[in-house]
Amino acid sequence: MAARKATRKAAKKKASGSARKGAARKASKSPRVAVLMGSKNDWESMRAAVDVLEGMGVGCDVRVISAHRTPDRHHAFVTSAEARGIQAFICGAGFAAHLAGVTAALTPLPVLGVPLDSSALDGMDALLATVQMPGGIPVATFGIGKAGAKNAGLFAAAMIAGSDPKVRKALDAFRKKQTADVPERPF
Ligand code: RP5
Repeated sequence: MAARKATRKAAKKKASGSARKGAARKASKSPRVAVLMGSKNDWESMRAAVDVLEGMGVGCDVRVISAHRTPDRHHAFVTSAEARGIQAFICGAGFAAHLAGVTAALTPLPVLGVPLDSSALDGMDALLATVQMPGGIPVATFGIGKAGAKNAGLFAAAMIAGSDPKVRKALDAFRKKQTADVPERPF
């Protein structure tokens, strides 16, 4: 229990350091994907989505927005996003994660949900909360944590690639490099 608390505390410390680093990152000029997270402590996982998208030339609008801690900020941001050129949302949250679901309720744009392992249940709570949307308001749900965030970024890039040949080229190059980087042997 004490060890678990210490690990979480260390992760939070690391995350707040990265959040400061994140603030120094330049905001994308014409963001096409909004990447929302419930807490600045989620950045360490969610940056995987942003790194993938920005690496492919897809600008991101990255925000700490919580459906329960900052409901007004959430509503204002989501309902004005389409007019600002946003084509999709990636939402990462832990615990009883409702960020993706509430975002999807507020916009017809595609919402990609990333459950995060920030609670004592290691993300199982967030996974079920994100994936188990009642019929009518879909959330495309990815794996728990960093790998899920990375795949959400890749999926958003694939959606955009359908109408942007440059992104398609970047996606093809990503796959090619990924394949080339796999060694023949493990030693
Ligand atoms: C969720 O609660 C956030 O997405 C975060 O993963 C979790 C804990 O937030 P903090 O208490 O670490 O800010 O809303």
